[in-house]
Amino acid sequence: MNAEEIKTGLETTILGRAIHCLDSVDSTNRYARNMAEGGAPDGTVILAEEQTRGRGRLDRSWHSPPGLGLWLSIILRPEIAPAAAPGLSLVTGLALAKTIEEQLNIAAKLKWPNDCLLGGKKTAGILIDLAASAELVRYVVVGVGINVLHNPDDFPPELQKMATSLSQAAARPVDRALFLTGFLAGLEREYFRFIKEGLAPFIKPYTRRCSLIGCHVEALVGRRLVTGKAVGIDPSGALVIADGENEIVLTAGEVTRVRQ
Ligand code: BT5
Repeated sequence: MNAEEIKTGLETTILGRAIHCLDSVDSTNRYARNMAEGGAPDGTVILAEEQTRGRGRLDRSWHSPPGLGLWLSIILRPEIAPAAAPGLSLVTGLALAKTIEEQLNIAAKLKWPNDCLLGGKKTAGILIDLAASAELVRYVVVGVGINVLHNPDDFPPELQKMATSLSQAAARPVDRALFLTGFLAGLEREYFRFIKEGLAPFIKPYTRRCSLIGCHVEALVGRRLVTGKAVGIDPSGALVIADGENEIVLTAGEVTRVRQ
């Protein structure tokens, strides 16, 4: 993929207007943070064919082999409070799910807070890096890793049961540039709405697509294991778990579905 090819199909005002396509990089999020510190404009996209040290949350690794995925980071400079920034993970997930449904005609689920699932398997993950002062966001790097062209054996053995790609789920090859331009256009629409109206309009559609709602789940809160039924997403984007009479509001963490 190259910047010219992508820009030709791009129908956005800010997202991807500056786009840097790299052959190989350790992590597009790390690269984007450096660029943001250097003054890169709002909406700058860094896209890599391969990441040698792709990252997930809590410094977990993200498998990013050459030529098979969309490994990208977007620099945003929203005028929002730092506490509102994690909402961008939900907004981005929703834009991704809608793009998958529109372009591939398959139902996408979102596993709170940052996974996109097809047929119960992880197809994409989102990683938000925030730089902020006490009151204002300086910039946010929205990292998105989307498995696009993988066959099952392109994943390492430990991921084969739990991961899938757009092509695998759609049972046809998916054009990466076309998918990317559609996703950036969709994300920009949602992003502008988020800036204007906050997270409120996103709660219902997110809840509808959230794979955890109504299920019995386990969650690690610090070192404490919490179990209960996931009952909703609150107005701040947190996951609400009901355990008998208690409600636990989870703002971050790892949640596992135990049963339906
Ligand atoms: C995530 O973390 O899901 C966020 C992944 C974000 C990756 C993008 S790629 C562009 C940008 N630059 C970066 O360096 N990162 C971002 P988390 O929820 O912590 O999930 C990580 C876990 O997902 C790993 O521990 C594996 O179990 C699994 N995993 C790793 N690679 C995968 C892949 N390609 N597909 C599906 N699952 C994967």
